[in-house]
Amino acid sequence: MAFRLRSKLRKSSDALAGKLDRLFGNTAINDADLEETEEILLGSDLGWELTEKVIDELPRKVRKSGLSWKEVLALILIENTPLPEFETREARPFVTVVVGVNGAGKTTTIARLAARLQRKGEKVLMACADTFRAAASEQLEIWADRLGTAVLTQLPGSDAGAVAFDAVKRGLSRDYDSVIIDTAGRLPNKKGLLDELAKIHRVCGKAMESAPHEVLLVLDGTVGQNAKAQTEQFMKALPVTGLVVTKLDGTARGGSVLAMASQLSIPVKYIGVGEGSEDLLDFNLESYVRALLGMDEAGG
Ligand SMILES: Nc1nc2c(ncn2[C@@H]2O[C@H](COP(=O)(O)OP(=O)(O)OP(=O)(O)O)[C@@H](O)[C@H]2O)c(=O)[nH]1
Ligand SMILES: [Mg+2]
Repeated sequence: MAFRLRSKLRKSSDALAGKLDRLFGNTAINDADLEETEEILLGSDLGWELTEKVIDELPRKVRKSGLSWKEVLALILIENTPLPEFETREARPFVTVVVGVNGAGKTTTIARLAARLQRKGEKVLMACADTFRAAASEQLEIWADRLGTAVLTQLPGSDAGAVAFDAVKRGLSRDYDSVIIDTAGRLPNKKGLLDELAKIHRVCGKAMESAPHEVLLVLDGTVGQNAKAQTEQFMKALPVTGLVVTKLDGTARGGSVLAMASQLSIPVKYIGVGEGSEDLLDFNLESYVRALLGMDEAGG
């Protein structure tokens, strides 16, 4: 797993660790190096706050600890990124609403999440509350077919809230372990979308008192700097409980995950590192940082 993550993040680790390796080599870090380090870190979309922390702490901590600069950099990044809280998935069905802008990777994420849960023996229902685009239902149906997962869709133009309500009710009456609800990424106007998401959230609670149990916001990892503004928009409509950051395989900007986690104080739960059905991984901060720096799990 560690090796696979490392190879998936190769573009990012080449850009980050590759450049830093060339810069530091085996010599001590001087001030000119630090300026270049700052550029390299910002270039990987680590964000301003984390980059400043590294620049502040790296030389001193390397001197004091006697560890390699890479080990120290990993420690600083890990220390300054909030960890997801331990969670239980006790509710049955466990209802997840998935939101995000157009093309972020919502539907792909849902399919892969469903596949994972099924492998654990769960009975999963996917529902398409994107009733704006006909293709949205079709896409989910294709995945459902491929995975052998139950799916609930409605004709375009029907009410998105009604789909969510029916999905949760069906989840309850037919003993599903998980209900995962897909939503629209784009509507004629933003207010319309936010109202619709707020309604979906509300009606889940009408169908089952504690639902939804999770609201996942899917963010495209290649557009790192915009993530904060996007998240704030979605938070106006419904309480986001976890982030999914996708497309980390195709970018040199893999630092964005750490920037997002530390700026938004919402835990990153999953990362997308490819288009295949196995390419949705649990986010593990330490493994991620080490892969980003081109290190093995064990060290060096
Ligand atoms: N390389 C790569 N591609 C991804 C990843 N996740 C999603 N994609 C691709 O991104 C594209 C958009 O994904 P969708 O799941 O359709 O996105 P969406 O958010 O459902 O889009 P809308 O329904 O149009 O709002 C697809 O071609 C996916 O295969 C990932 O982790 N890595
Ligand atoms: Mg979609």
